[in-house]
Amino acid sequence: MAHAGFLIFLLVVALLLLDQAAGQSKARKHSKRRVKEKDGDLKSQIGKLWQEVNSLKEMQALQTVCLRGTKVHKKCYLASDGAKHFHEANEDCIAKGGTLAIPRDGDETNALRDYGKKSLPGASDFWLGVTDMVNEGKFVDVNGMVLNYFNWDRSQPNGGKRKNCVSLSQSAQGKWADEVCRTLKRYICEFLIP
Ligand SMILES: [Ca+2]
Repeated sequence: MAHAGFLIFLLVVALLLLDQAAGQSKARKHSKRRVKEKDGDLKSQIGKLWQEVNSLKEMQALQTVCLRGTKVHKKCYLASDGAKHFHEANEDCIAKGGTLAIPRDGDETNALRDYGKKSLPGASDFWLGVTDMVNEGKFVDVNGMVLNYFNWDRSQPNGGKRKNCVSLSQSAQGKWADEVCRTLKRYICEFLIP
């Protein structure tokens, strides 16, 4: 009988231990969920911080551009270091977060021409973000958007299918001419200030 009593005692102990273990695993599951929730919170906070860091970086990059170049109205202009074909110049401006300069009115033409004279001394002209590559004779900006302002020089454009890219002439006081896109020219990138 003493033996049986001992066995019952062992059984009770085992049951107690099992119960405790089950309780612990429940608690662990619960705390796992809490950890998961905390994880989610952290992830969304990190995501928000990351966005803020990126927009700060963009602002800083823009400030650097504006400081290195010039700020006029709601744009900053930055002159190129060297001369490139139109496509390479366009890609360089895009990589910097801007586009080739596109004067939208007389004031912008004057600002761009003055900055060009100062920053690209000796360059008789430079690329603008204007082309008729897609539809011959229909000049649009590099984003494919219709232009409301043109500043063609006399008897320009005159290149037909051979000339599909546009430059601003310093000697002609900011007037435009169509050019062969594979010509090496200096260029100015423009950046819109939000
Ligand atoms: Ca053309």
